[in-house]
Amino acid sequence: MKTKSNLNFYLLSAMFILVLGSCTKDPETLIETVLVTETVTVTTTIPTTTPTTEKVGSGGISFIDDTQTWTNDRIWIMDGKIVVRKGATLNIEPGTIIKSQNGQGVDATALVIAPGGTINAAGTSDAPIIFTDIDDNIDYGDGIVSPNRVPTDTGKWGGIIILGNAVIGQDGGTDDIEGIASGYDWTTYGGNDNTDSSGTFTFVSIRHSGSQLAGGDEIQGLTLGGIGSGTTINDIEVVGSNDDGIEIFGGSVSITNIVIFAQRDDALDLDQAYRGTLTNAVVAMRSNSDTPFEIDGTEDGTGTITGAFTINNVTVYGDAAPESGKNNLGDWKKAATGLTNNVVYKNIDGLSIKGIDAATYNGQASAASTGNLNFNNFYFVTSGTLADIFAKTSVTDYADWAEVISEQPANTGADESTFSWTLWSSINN
Ligand SMILES: [Ca+2]
Ligand SMILES: [Ca+2]
Ligand SMILES: [Ca+2]
Ligand SMILES: [Ca+2]
Repeated sequence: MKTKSNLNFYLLSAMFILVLGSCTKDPETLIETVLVTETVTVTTTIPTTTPTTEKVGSGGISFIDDTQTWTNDRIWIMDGKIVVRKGATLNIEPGTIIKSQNGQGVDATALVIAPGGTINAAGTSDAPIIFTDIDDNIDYGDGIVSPNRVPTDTGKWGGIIILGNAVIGQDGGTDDIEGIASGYDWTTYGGNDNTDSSGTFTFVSIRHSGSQLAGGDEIQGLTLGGIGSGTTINDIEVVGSNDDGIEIFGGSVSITNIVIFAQRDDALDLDQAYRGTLTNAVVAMRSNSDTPFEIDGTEDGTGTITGAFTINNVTVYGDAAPESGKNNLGDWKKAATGLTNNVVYKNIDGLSIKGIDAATYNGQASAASTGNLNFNNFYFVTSGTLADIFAKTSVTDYADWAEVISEQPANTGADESTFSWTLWSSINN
């Protein structure tokens, strides 16, 4: 018999003081204050017989301050914010199923790896780790497909947030992650360590996330803030996010093999001068998905903290019947700098690019360079025209790097053979 103890901070009197901007800078900014008024230490004893389920947290905020392992012999149920703090380690065995309670607002469930905390969630293609919601009936033995959930089920729980100490493009070099309490050492991310490691996160399928957290913010399936290149994040699937699939706020971690399926907002959302590389991704949009790419540059007002992203090898599938104004083909926004390379778009008749920042746009290139927004090898499989696809942008030299084509050329876009382990692959292939 082994015991574990963790500190549970209950929000016995969670007070949201919503101060409607007295600040002149941005009158719509909501400043949120959460008062943590009581500390409770809870010791749980793991029974000698294997339980069917095991609960972690009791709503509010629970801290993991030691080393814990979530095993693949029971279903783990997260309830509230589960925060792995600095110095602590959460191990998750391959194949483990984790379900989240469906509390809303301050009680919304999310897994947070704080800066200096470590996650070791090394799934495999044969035994991926699944994060889903409490009303998903999936169990060991079901494989990758839920018996009751559909990919367009969204907003059933919060999501996963991993924070680190790498450089972010923000005033002062640090920021508070949106959607949870501000001003704590476990909510503030960004620093100087671009090789920082938050651990390993591989072969993970994250489903039906995006309920509103405290403050009215929805978070993505996977949110990365200031994650360093020492972190291993590969083979990630996000299904049915009510917000973005993956949103990355600065940092330098690179990710290979990504599926974003049926997200409501954007599939890959980059902010704060992210300087890593995303390689090999499938984006399969639903009728109300916004874009496959929503990319912003630095938010550092002095302009001194910069970085350039690279995105390589993506296949984007539009929905068969997108809603008006949805399924835009990408939005490269304010101060975005980096390279988007080798993208194939399918099923996109009538759709167009939402925007390309004229200030940073720098035409065709084969490598990313700081300060420049470049593109290379875009293939639109459509009966439409480049002029229509680029009509909402000021770009005129698009033919240097984009073409309309009737069939996908060989060796373009994503290598979909790497995704056989995903729910998307099971449903669509
Ligand atoms: Ca977002
Ligand atoms: Ca968007
Ligand atoms: Ca977004
Ligand atoms: Ca964003």
